[in-house]
Amino acid sequence: MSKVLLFNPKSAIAKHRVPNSIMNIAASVEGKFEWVIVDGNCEEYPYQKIESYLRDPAFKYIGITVMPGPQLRQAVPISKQIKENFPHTKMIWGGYFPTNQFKAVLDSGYVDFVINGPGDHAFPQLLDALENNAPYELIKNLIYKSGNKIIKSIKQDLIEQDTLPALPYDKLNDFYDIGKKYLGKTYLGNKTLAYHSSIGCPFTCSFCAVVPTYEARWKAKSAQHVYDDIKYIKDKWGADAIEFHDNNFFVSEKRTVEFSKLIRPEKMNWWGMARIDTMHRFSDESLATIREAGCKIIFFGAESGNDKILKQMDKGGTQSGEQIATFAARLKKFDIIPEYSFVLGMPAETPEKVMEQIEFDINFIKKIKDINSRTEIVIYVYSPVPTEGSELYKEVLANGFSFPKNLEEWISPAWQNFDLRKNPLTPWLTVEMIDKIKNFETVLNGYYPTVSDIRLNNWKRNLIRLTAGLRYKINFYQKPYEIKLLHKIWKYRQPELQGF
Ligand code: B12
Ligand code: SF4
Repeated sequence: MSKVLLFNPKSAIAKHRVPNSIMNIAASVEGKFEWVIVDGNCEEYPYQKIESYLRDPAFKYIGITVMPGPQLRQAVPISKQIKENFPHTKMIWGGYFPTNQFKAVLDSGYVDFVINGPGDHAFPQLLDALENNAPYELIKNLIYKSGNKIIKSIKQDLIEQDTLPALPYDKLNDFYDIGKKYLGKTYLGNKTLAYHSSIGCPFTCSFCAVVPTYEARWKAKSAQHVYDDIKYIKDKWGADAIEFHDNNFFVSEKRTVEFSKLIRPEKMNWWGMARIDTMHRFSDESLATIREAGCKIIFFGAESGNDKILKQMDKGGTQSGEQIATFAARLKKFDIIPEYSFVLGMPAETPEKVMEQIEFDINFIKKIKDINSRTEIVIYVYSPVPTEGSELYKEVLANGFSFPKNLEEWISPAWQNFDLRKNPLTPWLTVEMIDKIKNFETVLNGYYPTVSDIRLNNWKRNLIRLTAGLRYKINFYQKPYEIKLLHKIWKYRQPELQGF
């Protein structure tokens, strides 16, 4: 029987998490194939580690999970090297990047198959077919090349999550010590566990990569299942806090409340991602129960206070600027910190309109801070991941945007850093606009330092607030070098760059 090597390319400089994507794939072949895992986050020289395994010719299948950004930067050269040195291996990529950019991936010539969305069934079925020289054409969620043609098999319905096998934590621990490598110190606790309790999302925001991958579907593990898994890790490795990495943890009020009641006695702090319109419908009683159960902070894609932009983003549901503000005030009563992320720099008919939109949202963010000063603000400059066929997609194409055509271009410095000042990847955004967003962000982060930076003590907070205060109050954001210097000296943490 052939063996499987699973690779999680490096995704962050520090604060590494349980590699949930590749762990799901490990679970799918557990007991069927012998597998090993290489985590680029924990290896200084991952290729050497991979090579040491591949010297055993029984290793025939390589599964790699790929997100855009740093993971791609490591995945590309390593995949190429593997294929050159071990041409007998079959290379299978899965995750958000290959699902959305399958053409560039398959055109590389070194990736044999892409798994389109969930791989829990597709991956073991593909391996079985390849192992037995059987046809794989009917396997769902598969993308591959036949000659020059790209073939996409049909998409599978989402799997009931409670039917999936348990993640092989004990085996992961044989490769990398879970307690030491993956349970990190955060604002929430000393040993924070990353857990993924549901897949997909029922909404269709036109800028979001989850939409083409999961097609507005959502399936969750039951509250009891989630609790049991967490309890196991708590008891075995001492986890004392949880980050839920679900795209949308709070879709079901019932499940959230059930889970809250189960987890409450464990006294763990936790965090998750949600939608404002969904949670605004939760009853006061539910919000109180969630907070008592340890939920300290919730991440919301507020995106914009401008209703026209919310519509352009197809934010769906009922979210509006007014609701975003009302909800920030409501959460204050429950002592839950709203972490609002905004996307600035959406395309518009004229450059003046783009700038107007940016200024509108800057003022809106300040209004939110006035309503609830504990609201954490995360600002992104819009970078397109539009859903094909959406109005937004047509608009960004019409504005001169296009994705790279091949993997080399994807990992070029311009795309990796998305350094828009020097590189007009989104042509409707001028240097002046980017500066405006970035400078405002610096002043805002100076005046309201994030609570998630646990190294920033009170005197540092006060000093930086003092430095930024006048600028913030009189709306003067240009060249905030003095704040940048303090951020640099204290290695200020930005959740948008370093993880939540
Ligand atoms: C955890 C996480 C991170 C962690 C990485 C932790 C780690 N393990 O290494 C951190 C915080 C570092 C991170 C960073 C980034 N992330 Co991130 N991240 C996630 C998150 C929240 C969870 C990933 C996860 O564990 N999923 C759980 C598994 C079970 O689901 P899954 O990945 O979909 O896996 C299934 C299938 O995709 C498939 N599959 C996946 N891999 C493989 C591999 C093989 C071989 C096969 C067969 C199948 C397969 O099968 C799996 C099981 O069904 C996702 C959103 C989400 N909820 O998925 C975003 C997400 C993947 N990240 C995203 C992005 C953009 C980034 C960043 C590039 C930018 C950013 N601003 O966030 C940065 C890059 C890093 C950096 N430092 O700049 C986007 C990707 C969008 C896109 N265009 O593709 C997502 C979707 C968030 C979003 N909604 O925008 N991220
Ligand atoms: S609600 Fe969030 S995860 Fe769901 S489609 Fe919109 S942005 Fe994506």
